[in-house]
Amino acid sequence: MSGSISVAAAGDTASNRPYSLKTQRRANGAEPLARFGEAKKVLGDIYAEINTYVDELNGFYEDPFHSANIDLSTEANPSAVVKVSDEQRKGLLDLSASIRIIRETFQRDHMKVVFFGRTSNGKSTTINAMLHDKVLPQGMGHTTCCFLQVEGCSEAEGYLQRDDIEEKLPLSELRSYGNALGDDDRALPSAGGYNRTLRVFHPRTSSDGHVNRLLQNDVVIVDSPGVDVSPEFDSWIDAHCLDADVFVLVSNSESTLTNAEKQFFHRVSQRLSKPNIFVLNNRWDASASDGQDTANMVRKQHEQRLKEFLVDELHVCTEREVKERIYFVSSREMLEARLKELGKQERAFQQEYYKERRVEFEKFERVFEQCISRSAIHTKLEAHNRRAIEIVNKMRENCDAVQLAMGDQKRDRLLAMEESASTFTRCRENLAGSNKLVACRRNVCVRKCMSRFRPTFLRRSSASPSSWTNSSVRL
Ligand SMILES: Nc1nc2c(ncn2[C@@H]2O[C@H](COP(=O)(O)OP(=O)(O)OP(=O)(O)O)[C@@H](O)[C@H]2O)c(=O)[nH]1
Ligand SMILES: [Mg+2]
Repeated sequence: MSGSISVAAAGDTASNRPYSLKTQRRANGAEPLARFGEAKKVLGDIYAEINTYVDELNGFYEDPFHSANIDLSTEANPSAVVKVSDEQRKGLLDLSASIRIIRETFQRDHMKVVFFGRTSNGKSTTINAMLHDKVLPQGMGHTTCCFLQVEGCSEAEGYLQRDDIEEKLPLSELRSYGNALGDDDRALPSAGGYNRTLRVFHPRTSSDGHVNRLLQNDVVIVDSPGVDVSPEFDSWIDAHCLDADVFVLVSNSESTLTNAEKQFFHRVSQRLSKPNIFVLNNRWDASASDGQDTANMVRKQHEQRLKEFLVDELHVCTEREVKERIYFVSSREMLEARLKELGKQERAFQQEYYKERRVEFEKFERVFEQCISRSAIHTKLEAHNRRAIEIVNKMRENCDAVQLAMGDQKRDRLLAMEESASTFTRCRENLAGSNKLVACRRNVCVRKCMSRFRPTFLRRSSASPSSWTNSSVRL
């Protein structure tokens, strides 16, 4: 095998790591959301590299002598050919299968944010503002009647997909499936339940060329029915929140947090360890009419209560972190301003001090993007990175076991060879001894023969040859 596997092992420093995300990020000045995609790509490359090594090793295990150009077809004793054990070969095939599954899984990995809050607080409006488009139905009264999961798609036209059928539905049906006010009752709780999910696929790039940054960067946004419409918190959390990287609580700044909202997040923080929760005090445009002093006092009161809720009750952040988690915004103003800038709307709803609220909304978006990308890389991709290290370690154990077995086989063969060599030497010595003995016996024999034949021969040789025919030689 050539080269080294470049997995970012725990304890590696950024400088000695072949794939350093920090270095890459500095190099191309990537924004927070893009880091997740980059990390995913780097992991993809790491897994592709590991896969090549597994394939290479697999080829070696199947035919260990092929790479050494040793032709075993002429081997006199095929059963003596060295083989890798079935256990090691199966182990390697298992690793190959897990690599395939992990590569498929993390291609589907995304960053996920879930919006919760009381009915009509402006969850759908906030999501639309963040998407710079009226993607989800919004309006007065109870609107969203099931979980709406917005994802990016590469098709020019968006579409819907229900969780119970594979068929794609046109976006125009969103009002009837995802809106409690729709005239079609197919999606109403009695038929589908609040816990159902309707996936809303929206083009990452719209027909006018506007690129949707959130959807472009694998962010999945989940809109929920108001927490006050159903007490089914646990099933909601199980079905929609366990893989969420960030939660956004959209509260109504004109009132205060309701018990339902608090209870819901208590359940979330019991089920998930230290969830990332942002609180948007929405409808803050309403404070404009009360004058700055009153607005400041109301703001302080909200901040104090929310701090107690997040820090002291839920323990999801520290006093220092909490400042970055609470915002006072007007999603309606933000959405309408963005639609106006894109030429989709002529006039935009704006109240006094609109600019401050806009700056705050944009600050929320920046911090949210950093948080979601950090959390998703940490929770989702780091797990794959750990798995890659495990796979490499297993491969090494597998190779070590094969090397050990091969070493044993080699030692057995060497012993057998030494035994054969000493047998051969013994045979050769025996043969030499036998040759000597035969030569000795032959000489004795010749001498005996000579001693018996010689006198007769000499006698006869002195007589005339004619007399030989008449008499026989007596031995
Ligand atoms: N003035 C003002 N109105 C807002 C704001 N945000 C939302 N709204 C309005 O509040 C109404 C409800 O907004 P939605 O976004 O549908 O509320 P929701 O939380 O999704 O409600 P459900 O889907 O029923 O749970 C709409 O008429 C919005 O235009 C805001 O910041 N200021
Ligand atoms: Mg809604």
